[in-house]
Amino acid sequence: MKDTFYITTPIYYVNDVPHIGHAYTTIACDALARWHRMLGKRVFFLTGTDEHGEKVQKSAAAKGLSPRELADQVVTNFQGLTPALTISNTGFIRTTEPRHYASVQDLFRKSLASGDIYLGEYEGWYCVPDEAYWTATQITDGNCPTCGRPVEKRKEPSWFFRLSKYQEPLLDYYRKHPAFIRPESRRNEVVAFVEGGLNDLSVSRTSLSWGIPVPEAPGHVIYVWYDALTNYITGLGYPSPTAEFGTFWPADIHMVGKDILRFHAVYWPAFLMSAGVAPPLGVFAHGWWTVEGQKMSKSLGNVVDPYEMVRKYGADAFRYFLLREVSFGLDGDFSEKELVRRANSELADKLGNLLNRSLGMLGKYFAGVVPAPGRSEPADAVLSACGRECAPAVAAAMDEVAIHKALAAIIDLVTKGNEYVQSTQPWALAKYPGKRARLGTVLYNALEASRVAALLMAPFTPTAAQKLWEALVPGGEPVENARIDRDGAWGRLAAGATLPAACIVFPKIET
Ligand code: ME8
Repeated sequence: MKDTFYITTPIYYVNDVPHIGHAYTTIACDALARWHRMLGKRVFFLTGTDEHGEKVQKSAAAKGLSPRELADQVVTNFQGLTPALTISNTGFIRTTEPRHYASVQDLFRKSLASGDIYLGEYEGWYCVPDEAYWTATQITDGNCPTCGRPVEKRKEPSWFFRLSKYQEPLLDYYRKHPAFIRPESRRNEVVAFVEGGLNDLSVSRTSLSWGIPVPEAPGHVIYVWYDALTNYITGLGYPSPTAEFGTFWPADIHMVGKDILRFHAVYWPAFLMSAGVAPPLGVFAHGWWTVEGQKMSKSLGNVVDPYEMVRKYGADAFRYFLLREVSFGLDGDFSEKELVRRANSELADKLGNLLNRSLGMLGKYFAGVVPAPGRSEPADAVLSACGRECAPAVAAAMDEVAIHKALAAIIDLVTKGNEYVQSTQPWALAKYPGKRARLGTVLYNALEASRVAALLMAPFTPTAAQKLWEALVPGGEPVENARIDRDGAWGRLAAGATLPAACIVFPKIET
């Protein structure tokens, strides 16, 4: 097993405030980063902001600010997501930092030197909001094929990247790395796009000034996507031969929304190949959220503010809902009603309840001291088998970035835990002194199922998982320092430990 893991979010445009889409990508990456740490790997987790380009320049002008002033204001909203959503990123990059200028210019120079970047003239249809040029055949009725907004005809001298040369190398890379683009359906889309032929790509602009200058070419700034994609290596210290770059590159997962997959799976590996840098190992494209059945948009006034969700429901419930509600990779629909329903029925009534009722009975019947389990009966074997299979099931799911399946496996364990308590009826056993050993075994197993669930929930609902963990492993290491292979094994709950009588981690959300 590779002992390092490098995961990135897209860098977010500072022309607007964070919304559910930003929160979603960042939360998914955080769950993966935390998971891989708990496998014992060294993890680098990068996020940041995309601060150059026409979009930011225009937004700033509309507010009477310089682009840098706008970026300095808005960046704090994105940096604030880290504490608000309990994100464990190890780096934050702003594309306006000097280290990033050095990195982008270095990469650009390498492709100039290899002859893959040359001077020409660009004419095409430009979508300002997406910062993308399209050919006449790609646009539909004068509109951008991805966002549907009107495009404008533009002509300017430009440096070009010889993308056409990389058609075969890219197809070859996709063939040799079948997991490079996930999910599978998206991979097929990208392969078909590249098989359709690649045009050289305009990678500089003279029509705007808010960007990184093309080396030795006054008046040209580097195309914002070339600039933005390079953040993934700048964040590790490129081009300095830093330990981070040597250790963590190539990235394991660039997590992106489905709309920006092409930039990551086609352009980015080609830029890197041209400069003699290894391409990333994986790009995962997740789906999009609608809000109560409608496309999210400012004009509809239905933009979901992650800060507001955290204020209302807490970060854990919000994280849980986003990761549990949809098959990771597909589109989903956000509704607060569903969020509350899931948080109440799964986090409060299943996960929280299993621990609480078990702790309550432990306090009542054993003065809070965990009994040693005795002989196993068939009902115990069903629960312990589920408990034993849970960590491997979560591991398999996380391996294929099926985050929803990981959560389903954990909820399945606590559901079985509650059914176990229901069927073994410890309160009835407590009436007979002769059944004390059996009572002890039942409570041990119920608590052990909670312990395994608490451990496995740590990547997804970190704050709540820590509280559950503290109740079950008093005085132990924080759950984020636990190891899945060691602590995920069934039967590690310490007999003889004294546990609290209650632990309310998920109070019911009142509506
Ligand atoms: O694209 N549901 O930045 P960005 C889910 N700067 N995800 C959504 C969404 C929705 N309704 N709306 C948007 C950029 N997103 C570039 C990236 S990376 C080198 C440069 C996602 O702030 C979208 O898919 O416009 C994208 O992944 C992310 O939000 C950032 O969007």
